[in-house]
Amino acid sequence: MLTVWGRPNSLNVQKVMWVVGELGLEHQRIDAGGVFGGLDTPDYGALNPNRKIPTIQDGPVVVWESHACVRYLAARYNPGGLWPEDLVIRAHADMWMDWLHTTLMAPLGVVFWGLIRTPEPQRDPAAIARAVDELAKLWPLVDAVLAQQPFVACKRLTMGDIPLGAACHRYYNMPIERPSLPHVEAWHARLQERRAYQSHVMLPVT
Ligand SMILES: N[C@@H](CCC(=O)N[C@@H](CS)C(=O)NCC(=O)O)C(=O)O
Repeated sequence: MLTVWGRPNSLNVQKVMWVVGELGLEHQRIDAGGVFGGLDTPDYGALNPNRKIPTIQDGPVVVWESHACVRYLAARYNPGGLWPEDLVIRAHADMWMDWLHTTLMAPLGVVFWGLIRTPEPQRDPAAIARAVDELAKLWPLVDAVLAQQPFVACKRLTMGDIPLGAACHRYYNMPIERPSLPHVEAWHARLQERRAYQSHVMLPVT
């Protein structure tokens, strides 16, 4: 059986659990990280020497790094679906997954940690404002691709939507100003209709 280690309010765990839910995979999830701890044990280190969440184990296969987990589950259990067989569609899905980690996550992390995880007296309002401005310049790139097609890589949901879709819930559930992004909003509304997104991503942003 598939085992997922990670707490439900972790964005990186949410990506994996959304895929697990989309595909209806039999699984167990073990709370780890944050208030649950457990990442510094020898057993966890043997599974994931990077000592972060998520980690997945599928029979003899252990994978960590959330996007590697998403890619593995999509390729193993949903080829032609979340895992696009078409080379170009897969490249575009990969592109948006990588872009989230390399580009969008830095300012999103500054806003999330600054506003949600830091007590008000210790916040750095200037850094938060700069990150909010940066996000207002980055999300329009997603809006532009979604003006052309209903999902980020093609006309249907693929693994490319998973990390960005999870991040989108966070972006729209923090007390910040956002530009008008009609195509992102329509895509977000489509994602919110999906049961797996409701169960694993639409959680309080804490
Ligand atoms: N690049 C890694 C980042 C993993 C990561 O930083 N996970 C965070 C939670 S989102 C973590 O393990 N934090 C320590 C903790 O929760 O105790 C991935 O995508 O999986």
